Amino acid sequence: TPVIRLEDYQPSPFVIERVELDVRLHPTTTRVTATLALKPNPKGRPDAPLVLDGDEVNLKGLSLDGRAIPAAEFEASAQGLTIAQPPRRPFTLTIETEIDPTANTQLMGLYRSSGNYCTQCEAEGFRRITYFLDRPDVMAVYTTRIEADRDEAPVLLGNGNPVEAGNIAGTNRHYAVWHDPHPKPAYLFALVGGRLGKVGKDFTTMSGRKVKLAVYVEPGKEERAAYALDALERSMRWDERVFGREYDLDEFNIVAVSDFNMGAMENKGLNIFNDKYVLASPETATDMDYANIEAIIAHEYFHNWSGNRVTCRDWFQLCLKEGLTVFRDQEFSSDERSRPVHRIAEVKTLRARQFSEDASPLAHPVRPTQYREINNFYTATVYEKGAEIVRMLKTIIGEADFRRGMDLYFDRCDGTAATVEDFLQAFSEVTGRDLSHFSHWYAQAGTPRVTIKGTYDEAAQTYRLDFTQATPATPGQPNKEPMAIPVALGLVAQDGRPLATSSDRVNAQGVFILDKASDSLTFTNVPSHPVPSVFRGFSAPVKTSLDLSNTELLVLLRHDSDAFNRWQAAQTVAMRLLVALSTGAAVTDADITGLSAALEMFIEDDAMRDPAFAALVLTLPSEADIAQEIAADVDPDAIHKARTELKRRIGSANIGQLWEFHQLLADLGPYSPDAASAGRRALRNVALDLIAGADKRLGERLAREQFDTAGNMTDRLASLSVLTTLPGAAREGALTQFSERYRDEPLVLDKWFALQATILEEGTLERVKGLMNHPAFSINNPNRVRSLVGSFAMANQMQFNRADGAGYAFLAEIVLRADELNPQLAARLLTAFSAWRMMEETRRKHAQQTLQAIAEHPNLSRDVSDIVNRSLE
Ligand code: DPP
Ligand code: ZN
Repeated sequence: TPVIRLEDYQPSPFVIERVELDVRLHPTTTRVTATLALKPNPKGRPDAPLVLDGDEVNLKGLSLDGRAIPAAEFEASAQGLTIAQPPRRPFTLTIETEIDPTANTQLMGLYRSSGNYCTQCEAEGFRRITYFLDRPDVMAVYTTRIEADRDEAPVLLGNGNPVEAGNIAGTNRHYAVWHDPHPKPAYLFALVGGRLGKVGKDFTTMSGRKVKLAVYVEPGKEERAAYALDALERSMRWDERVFGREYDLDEFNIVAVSDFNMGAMENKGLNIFNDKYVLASPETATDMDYANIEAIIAHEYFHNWSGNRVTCRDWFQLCLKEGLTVFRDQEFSSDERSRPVHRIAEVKTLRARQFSEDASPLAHPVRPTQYREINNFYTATVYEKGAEIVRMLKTIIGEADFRRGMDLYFDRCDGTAATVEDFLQAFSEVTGRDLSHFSHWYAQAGTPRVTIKGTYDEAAQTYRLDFTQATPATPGQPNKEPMAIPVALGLVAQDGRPLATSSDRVNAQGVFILDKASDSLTFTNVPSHPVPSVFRGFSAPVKTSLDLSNTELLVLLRHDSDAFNRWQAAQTVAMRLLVALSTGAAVTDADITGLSAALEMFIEDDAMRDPAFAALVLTLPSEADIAQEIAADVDPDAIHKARTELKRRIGSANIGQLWEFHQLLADLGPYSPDAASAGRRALRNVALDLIAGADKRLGERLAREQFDTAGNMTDRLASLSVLTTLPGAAREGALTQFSERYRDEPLVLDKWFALQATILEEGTLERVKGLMNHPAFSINNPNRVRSLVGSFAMANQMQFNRADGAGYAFLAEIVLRADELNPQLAARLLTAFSAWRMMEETRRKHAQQTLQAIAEHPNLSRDVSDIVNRSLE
């Protein structure tokens, strides 16, 4: 398959100004008539042929300005349509195609989910509906007429505003016409037809425009859409208040579907969601589900400006909309919830998903320069690291200039397909700064490592920090330039008092910019040997090596004014112990007692003041985090043993207090998903988990009680999760009860699949294989596959990486099966292998052989072949 390169970008030789679509829905033979108003692009090559993209569409008719085109004058295949000599003036092309939505198991283009018709067009799905210039810089005004059987699809939705609807006399068919006045690329097209229930409300925008908001779900589940609707309203208000951005259509519709490759899709005025990120009730959704729904509703809504009004010139610019929109949804969640707690959650995700990607053969820049399959670039790097870049930009230029730059960007680029350069240009202009060095963040892959050494001069009362930075080689990028790294920092006295210090290298916000390979800064008037607190709030996506003792770090845990670094300090001490225990290095009893005593003090003094924060402090780094830190010759069994042991020690040392939390924090009133209530449940359930790690019988008893009496899914699932760590009849009984209770709730059974797939025991692979035959499991449904197979491969490092290679062989089998149905899903599963090179030799060999066998398999999709080949490079 060909490599697509950023440097080869050429404007399209033709533009499409208007699209009229007539879609006659039918389960197996849907007819699409597309009438395209085309004209030559003055910026394009003047003599170029017209080449329209297509993918599995059947051409049924083709005419130009109303006249059928003779067969000799065009060439059509399932993959494209070429007219060698198109007119060099405006003209109308009418294309009739036939497609089969029922046979569409890829879930790209028009397909059916639970009988309903829906679409997914990002990145290149529109070409599966009709032949088109399917590239984001071709923006057109769409009018869509949708026709269907009244019984089969009483609800018909399109982009934009409703224009007209009615019955077709003498038939059981009806139709609706939608018009979207905002020019958009084809990837933002959507339509829906089906039997759907609805909740809605009216919204008045900041300028007084009335908008109808609605969320459509499976009939009977309307109550479960209330939280999503509320989150939408809050998102709209927030974007007005914080970014000055207003909604621009008469309606905003969200539709939840059960079969969806991604989380959700920001189609103009008609967002389509994975139902997992819409449906919630206290009985079926956890606190985490509620938080995710809020974040993803916000994310897709915010795309209306960052993505839709200003879209991407080409797919290399994906981070322009995704990184920016993730940043915006993170800020929204931080404002709606607890900022420090949310920041810690963001960083945990970034490290688990993006740092691991950056350290793997799949590492790529936030703005890649080449791809074979764009679907494989919807990655943590583009999204999460992309968001960190925007956050650093804000840290460097300050809040006021950031907002001025955003305003300029939105206003200037409105209605256009923009680039990363356009984005940075807006900030350069409002600040007068040269951001060319900063832009390395978009171009250079790999996680920089910053090494910091502190020196105190008592006589001079100065404290010097020496910094060096280095970014490791990544595929295609052997040598790296130094990056522009914002370091938010401060000094804390050994007794915990903050030190009012100064250095001319640190700005008023406490930020130092490290933009050379090495640099130092000196604080003056430092009365005693301080403890430095660096990268406060995780001010840059880097790894840090800092020569602080555990004792000094524990001063930060206790006293730092920066909550993120308090958490980080505890994590760093725990990680040091876990790495040492995992690799057989010396660990003294005093080392372990040092941490558990500090945590004991933290529990007594601080935990109840902010339970959500305490829950994070009391959670040890995951087994995968520890593997990342060790990074070479990883032995997952040793890591598991080490973590279990440290958890036991911390639990035992604090068991009385933890038990008290567990009693004290029980939910008394009715369930509320707000952050404070969720935080109390989080601490209570972390306490339960630590108790069970230290005293199995007590843990099992408390977990069983909680399982029986829980008034919400958060507590029920947490207790079941603790029970699954304890082999025996209690566990199996609870698992059975749970599956019977939620027999008709696929999204709840997903949690049940995932819990069992993550059991850290040898029998898990057999259990997962058995569950593949469970009536609720289906290889066609991405949520089911991700819950069972994805959780096993991505969240059970110990059992997926079995020394006998059986975990790898299993995943390979499922990837190949899934690839025949849904290549995107298969390719995503396959990325579980990305850490293979850091495993110890036996596992490494098994993984390599398995990957080679996949690579040699005939008829791989482009998606899977791209991932497997890059993984082996
Ligand atoms: N654009 C979707 C999102 O919101 C994914 N394709 O991330
Ligand atoms: Zn997005």
